[in-house]
Amino acid sequence: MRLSRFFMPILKENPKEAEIVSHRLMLRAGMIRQQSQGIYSWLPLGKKVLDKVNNIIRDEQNRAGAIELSMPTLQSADLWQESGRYDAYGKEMLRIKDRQDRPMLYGPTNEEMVTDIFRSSVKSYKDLPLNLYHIQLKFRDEIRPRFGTMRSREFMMKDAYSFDLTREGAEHSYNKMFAAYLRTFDRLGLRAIPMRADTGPIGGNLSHEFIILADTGESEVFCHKDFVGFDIPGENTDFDSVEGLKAIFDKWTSLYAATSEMHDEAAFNAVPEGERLSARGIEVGHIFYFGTKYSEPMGAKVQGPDGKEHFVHMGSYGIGPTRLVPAIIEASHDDNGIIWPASVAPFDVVVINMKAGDQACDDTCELIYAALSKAGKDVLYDDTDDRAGTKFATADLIGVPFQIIAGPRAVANGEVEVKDRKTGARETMTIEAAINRFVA
Ligand code: 5CA
Repeated sequence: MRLSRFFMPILKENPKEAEIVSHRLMLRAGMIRQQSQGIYSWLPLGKKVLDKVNNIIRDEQNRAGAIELSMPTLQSADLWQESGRYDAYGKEMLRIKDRQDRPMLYGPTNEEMVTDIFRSSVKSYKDLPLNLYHIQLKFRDEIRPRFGTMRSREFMMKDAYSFDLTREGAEHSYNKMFAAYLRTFDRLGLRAIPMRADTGPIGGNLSHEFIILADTGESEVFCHKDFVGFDIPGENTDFDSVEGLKAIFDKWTSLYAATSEMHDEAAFNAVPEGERLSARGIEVGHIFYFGTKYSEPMGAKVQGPDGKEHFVHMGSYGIGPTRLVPAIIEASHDDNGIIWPASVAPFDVVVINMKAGDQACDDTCELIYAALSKAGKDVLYDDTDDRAGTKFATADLIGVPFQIIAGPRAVANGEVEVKDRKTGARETMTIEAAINRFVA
């Protein structure tokens, strides 16, 4: 992508409305724009990161056996009247009427709709287990939307829903998502700790929030500090192994970890003082097992091997991609801007032409840009005629992991500089070596 043809409206000044660093940096880097309170557009740079986050989430959901579909944002109130949540959900639900005066709503979550899809076609235990997910916008009319897309009114959610014949089966489905979440957050460059959690309006009695530790987090959390060093389940994890996944779940729930709603002071005090961690955290995922809470009132049942009808046991599993993007920034930035983990960086490398219009600089940059693009790298080429200082500041701000800097003096020697955004280390090398550094 040539910067001269891209749309990346960088802000020079710090926006006044931003209270936390991720919100400030997302606005300054031109990633998002607020359209009305708690409702955002994702501008091209932000959209690229969001897509990469979603692809990692998708990859790990698929690995764990979940199947993707897409459900609408607008839902009919009827389904919610069946489950009893239409009245219970309160003012957070945005209620709308269509032209026939039928009550509709902008979905805050999808338990009812997915249960309706399930009951319309699944009739036998032989079709279980089943886990259906989508990545879709949600709306919750939060009292205090804040911190940009960290807590917005319209936000994206990956929500998965599992269906099993028995409680034991449902626990295995829960453990699959538990392990998939550990892998997902790790691939996003985050250390997320599962904590026992309150179930709120979703319901049920088994629930974990996945929390990343950050000073700007909204939740107060308490846990054993060994969680910070626990191993993440590997790529070869067998998601069909009931014992294998149970062992992962047991290990990751063996030590104290709870959010403030579930906090037990006495149990926490039993942890040796030097091993206690009490901190603030950001909830990036939340998983629930709620048995037959929706299947019973909505009549979602299957025929079991005993020939009888059984209400299915369900769980739901949420991740917030539009919250994860600022959460990643909270965890990875410095005074100059964002430092993206390679897995979600909007570009792999930025080529900085320090003197656009200078034939040697232009030729060198074009050569590198073409070679890296051909090798499948996602390259941003700063071909603008801005001052070098502005270009460096922009490259640092948007946090692309590597910069290839082509200035007249180095180029005259057939060389360029390669800068590592994270460490700040700069290395001068031949043009060929710079290309090979990323292609090889
Ligand atoms: N149906 C269940 C799980 S599928 C559910 O709705 N769970 S939730 O309410 O805990 O939300 C799941 C995830 O969505 C949260 O962990 C969080 O990452 C994200 N999320 C929730 N509310 C917001 C919000 N207002 N802004 C941004 N992300 C949010």
